[in-house]
Amino acid sequence: MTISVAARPYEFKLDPARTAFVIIDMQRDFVEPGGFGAALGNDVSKLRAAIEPIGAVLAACRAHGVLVIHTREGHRPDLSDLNGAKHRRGRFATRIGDDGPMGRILIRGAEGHEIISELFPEPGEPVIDKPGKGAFYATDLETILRGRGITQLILAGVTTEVCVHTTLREANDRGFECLVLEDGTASYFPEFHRAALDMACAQDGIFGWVAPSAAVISALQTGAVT
Ligand code: C5J
Repeated sequence: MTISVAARPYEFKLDPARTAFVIIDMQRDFVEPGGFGAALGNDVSKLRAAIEPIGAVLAACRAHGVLVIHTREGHRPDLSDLNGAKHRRGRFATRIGDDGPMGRILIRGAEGHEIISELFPEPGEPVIDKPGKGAFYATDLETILRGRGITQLILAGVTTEVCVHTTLREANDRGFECLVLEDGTASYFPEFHRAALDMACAQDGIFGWVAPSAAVISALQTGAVT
C-alpha cells in the first residue's frame, strides 16, 4: 500500500512498510557550540531550525511503524579510521580528535559525538557510525536496509549539502527512492541549503523528491491511499 506525499517535483508514493526515516548526524558536534561544526568556523545556531520538524516526523514515523535509523559521523579514538586527507584538510586551530568542551572532537564515545537529546534514538532503532560524509560508505547501512526490505528513504539531518546530499547520491545509485525533508535539513549556509534541495529534485527528480515535514506527517496520518 502506498500513500501520497505532496512533494517536488511531483507526488511521492510512499510505502510505509518499505520506508526508513534516516536522520543524519543530528549530533551535538554539529549543532552545539564547541563541537566540530564550530571548529570549522560555523554559526551552529543555523542548524537548530531542523530539530523541531525532524522531531515531528520522528514521532509520526514511530507512531506508524516506519523504521527509524540514525547516523553519526565520527571516528575511533585511535583515529585508525580517519584518513589523512580528512584529518589534514583546512587551516583550523582545532581538528578531529583534539580536545574540546564536549570531549574529543568527532570521536566516538565523546559527549559531542552523541545525538542530541531531542532526537535521541529509542531502543531498537539502528544507529550507524560512519567515518565519511555518506552513510553508505564503510558502514552496514545497506545490509540493514536490504535485510528489512526497505526500498524508500526519507532523509533528514545535517548538513543539507554535505552529509545529507552525499547519502542521497549514494542511495540513489543503489536504487533507493529518496525524499529529502525540506525543513528537516539545514546548513550553515542557507544558500547552499536551498541549492541542495533544488538540485535534489531538479530535472523531474534527478536524485529524488523534496517535501516539507507537514506533507509527510499529513500523509502518514490521513493515510491517503494511492
Ligand atoms: C559535515 C555533515 N558537514 N554531517 N558533516 O562535515 O554534514
